[in-house]
Amino acid sequence: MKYALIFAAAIATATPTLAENWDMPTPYGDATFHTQNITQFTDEVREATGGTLDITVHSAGSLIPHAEIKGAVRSRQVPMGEFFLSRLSNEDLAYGIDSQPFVATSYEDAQALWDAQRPKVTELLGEQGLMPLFSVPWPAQGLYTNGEIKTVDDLNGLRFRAYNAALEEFATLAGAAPVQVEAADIPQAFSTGQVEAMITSPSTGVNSTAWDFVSHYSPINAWVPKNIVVVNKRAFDGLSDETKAAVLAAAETAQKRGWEMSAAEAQSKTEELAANGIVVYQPSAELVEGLQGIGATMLDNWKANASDSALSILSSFQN
Ligand code: PCA
Repeated sequence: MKYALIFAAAIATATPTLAENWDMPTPYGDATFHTQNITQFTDEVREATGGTLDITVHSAGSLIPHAEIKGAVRSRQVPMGEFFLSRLSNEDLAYGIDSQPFVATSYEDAQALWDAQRPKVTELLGEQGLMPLFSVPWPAQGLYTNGEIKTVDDLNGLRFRAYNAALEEFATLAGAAPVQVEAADIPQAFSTGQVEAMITSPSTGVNSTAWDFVSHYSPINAWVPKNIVVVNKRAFDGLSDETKAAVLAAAETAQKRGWEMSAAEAQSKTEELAANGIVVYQPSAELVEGLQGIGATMLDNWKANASDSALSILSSFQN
């Protein structure tokens, strides 16, 4: 067995043009702009390497469930994958700062926050043998409900869909009852009455045909959370220099393209919600005040539990 492995390794080194087929699990569906961006990224890698590196995207958690994608890349079950970055906040709060309400709410702020966050995220993932390739934000997160929400009190008692710990905390502080539901399962969760309200992007609202189960949407623009694409470092190190360069170049292009796609969808998908009959309304001053109060409490909690290096991300972003 040992000799077989050495032999295989020798062949791999001797023939760098040997084609590699990689499986890449992602959490969101094919209509999601993140998935489309990733598909384009893999097309570009395939083209630039003359098919030497052929990456197959497995979207919507079809190969590996969202919660297990990071671990699967870490253990080399798969060489590469995508996930929602702030889901890792239970490992270190540095991962979760982009999902704290009203810290960074514009693309400009989101970019500055990512600049501040990236070195620490790179270091933390590096300790697990992972290397970030690119990270792309969702449009700012808005509020979906049946009927207009005039104050935070109107959220009281609602079964509220959550996708990470921060949103769970948010819902709880609003007096709502959080229920974790993956994006792909949103329509079913609403139709079965498991949830009756949510905070997510206009992109995810459209992708899940929100008009089938809610009547109102308010662009509260509470936070701009990101997905991240990571590669296993040993898998990456096994590639030829040319292939590595092609992957890094395509990743840089994908990051830039992804941020542009996100900004375009912030507007176009909000329009699509309205075109499909959802009432889009600006939040009242009272609602904004109440939401900001929840955000302030959450940030106090975050600061009380964050490491010094996580805290320094926030202070370097705020200065
Ligand atoms: N869509 C994803 C994450 C954030 C977003 O806008 C979701 O709702 O699960």
